[in-house]
Amino acid sequence: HTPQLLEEQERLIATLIEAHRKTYDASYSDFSQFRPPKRGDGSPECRNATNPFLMSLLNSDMDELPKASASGAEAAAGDELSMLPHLADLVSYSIQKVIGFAKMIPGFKELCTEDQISLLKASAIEIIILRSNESFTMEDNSWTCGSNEFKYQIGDVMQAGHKLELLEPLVKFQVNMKKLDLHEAEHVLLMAICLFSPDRPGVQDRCRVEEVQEHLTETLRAYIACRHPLSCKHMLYAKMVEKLTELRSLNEEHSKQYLQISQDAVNKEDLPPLLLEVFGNPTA
Ligand code: BIV
Repeated sequence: HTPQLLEEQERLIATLIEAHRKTYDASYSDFSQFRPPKRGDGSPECRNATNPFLMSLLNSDMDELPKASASGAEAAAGDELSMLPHLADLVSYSIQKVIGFAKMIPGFKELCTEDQISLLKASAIEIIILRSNESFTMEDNSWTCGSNEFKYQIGDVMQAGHKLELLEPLVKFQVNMKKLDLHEAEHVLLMAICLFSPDRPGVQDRCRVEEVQEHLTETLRAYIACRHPLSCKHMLYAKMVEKLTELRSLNEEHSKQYLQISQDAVNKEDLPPLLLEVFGNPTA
């Protein structure tokens, strides 16, 4: 049977789209306020030390710089976690936006604060991965947020301490999401459904969360059935649910990697307080 989009469901979708638009600035104009990206491209200002070449000669038995190092490739590898301050600021900023989005979803504010916190802590990285699809481009598999300075590639995330093997599934996820070619209504419903997952650790009132999630999934199914063109709605709902499963495993990988990064980070100020609160603080 073909479900109908009820007036109430129409209003819900309009509310979610409005909430997303208010919290996702597609001009990315705030990004210049983050600590600047350092890509270790070999330029002197991209290295930690004031005298990187002198330093490496003094600290080794060599009396000549290797070619690769002089051209910058090795210097980048030596500049550990150089992208961490910028990406940590980007993620911290995004968490704030996700919180703003959550607060505008009908039913969220009605939950007790503890449950609001449990849901946000567990889903923040998943919703960030989902919302970032808007800046992701299949042209060069990057998240392009304006100028080259704010174009993020796999290598940049590696320079924040993430492992290449785990970044490949993330990029694959982004490509497959892009291919689903979701309508804005579907995109915002998916983020809301992800947030209202009753099985997150620490959730007390699972029934309330489940009720809201079921209402959101019913709305998504109805939307796809009546608004999505016949030729491509085939299996779309099932594919979207599959994305939620993939997000769980990316989330799990992120937690492990984040723990490692936060332990490795020499400058503890690299991680903003909100990040420590949401993803955990190993020194607390
Ligand atoms: O769309 O461990 C959005 C707003 C814009 C830009 C944007 C891009 C997202 C990106 C690019 C947004 C940089 C690296 C990010 C990626 C999404 C996820 C990834 C932030 C944020 C994360 C997670 C890596 C997951 C993995 C590989 C499974 O809002 C990097 C997280 C970095 C820290 O762990 C240090 C916090």
